[in-house]
Amino acid sequence: MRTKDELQREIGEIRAELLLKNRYVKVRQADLYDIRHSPIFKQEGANRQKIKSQQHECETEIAFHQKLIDELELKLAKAIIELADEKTTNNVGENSSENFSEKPNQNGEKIARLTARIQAQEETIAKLTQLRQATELRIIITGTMSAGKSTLINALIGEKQAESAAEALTAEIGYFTNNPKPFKTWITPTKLVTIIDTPGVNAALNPEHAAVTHNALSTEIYDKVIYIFNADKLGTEDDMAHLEYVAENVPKDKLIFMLNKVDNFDVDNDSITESLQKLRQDLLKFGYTEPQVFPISAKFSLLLKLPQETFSKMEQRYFTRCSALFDDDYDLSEFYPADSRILSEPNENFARKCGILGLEKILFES
Ligand SMILES: Nc1nc2c(ncn2[C@@H]2O[C@H](COP(=O)(O)OP(=O)(O)OP(=O)(O)O)[C@@H](O)[C@H]2O)c(=O)[nH]1
Ligand SMILES: [Mg+2]
Repeated sequence: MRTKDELQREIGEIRAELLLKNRYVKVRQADLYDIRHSPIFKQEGANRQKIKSQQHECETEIAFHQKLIDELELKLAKAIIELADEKTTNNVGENSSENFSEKPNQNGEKIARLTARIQAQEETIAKLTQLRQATELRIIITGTMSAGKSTLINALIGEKQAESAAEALTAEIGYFTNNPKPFKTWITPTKLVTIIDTPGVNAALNPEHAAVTHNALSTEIYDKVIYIFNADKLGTEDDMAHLEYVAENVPKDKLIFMLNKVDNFDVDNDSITESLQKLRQDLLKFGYTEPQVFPISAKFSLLLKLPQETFSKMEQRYFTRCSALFDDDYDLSEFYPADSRILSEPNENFARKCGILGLEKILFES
């Protein structure tokens, strides 16, 4: 068995190693961010291949160091337990509370210097984050398979950029920015906006998609996460499992929940208010005390921004049905913060009633 001094030295060394490794991971995450936002990343050709391989190298290094960090943390826990055992065995009766002190100072000047350096770097990172947040808005969209994530992104952008279909699934992370080409929006964002599409989580059909999405939620830099529920399929096991992951890994104040496809509700028998209440109740179980949940029809929101002459037959039929629905039956604006703007375009009234204008206000005006 090792002596108390040996154990304390080891604990100090592991802590120093952990600080450095964590720092390194943060630096490489920042590199990854730069790589993904490099203009070359969007171009075709040899340079893109090069930057893609840099991205891969960066991701591999982050994953490798993350594994080392896990191992070090385990080693640290074991050493701390051993130190506690050592004390119980050898110091019975002694008033030795000092023996347990794990202040960094005790592990020598080196640790103190390292800690000071890390603190200075943390402060720089905090300042940079503030600067970034003043000029940039990053939004991740997540949810289960076919909830309408890609459709909502297209509705926000005003163009069919994100791949969306009943069958073909989003399998990779997708990035959409309003620079250089602006989005077509009802409310003009004042910041540079990046919207990040993620694969839908479905345990049975595509277990690997959850890993891609989890990785994005834990490594991407973001200000908001929109979690989309599918009104056609509420309360599924996939949603429960994904909500659990999100509750544990995403800061709660960054979350906005959307109930999509409300246009599929049965006007005579379904109640949007009741569905929203039920969802809020469910979210309480995941630790959200005052969850924001907003209803929307992403597909109608998208079509409102597209020229009607480009509609397919099915889209034209859907548009006609939804126009009647939002004319007579539904006005989703009552579920959004009040908005007193004066309407000028005919479709703006529909945009208000189907949720997209309210969502843009929440995202782009704050
Ligand atoms: N009725 C209706 N259908 C919608 C709405 N939003 C999306 N859809 C349809 O739902 C299907 C799935 O939409 P996607 O946007 O591809 O869904 P997703 O969440 O991106 O799907 P994955 O990437 O595969 O997980 C498509 O057929 C869409 O047209 C909506 O508001 N109302
Ligand atoms: Mg998709």
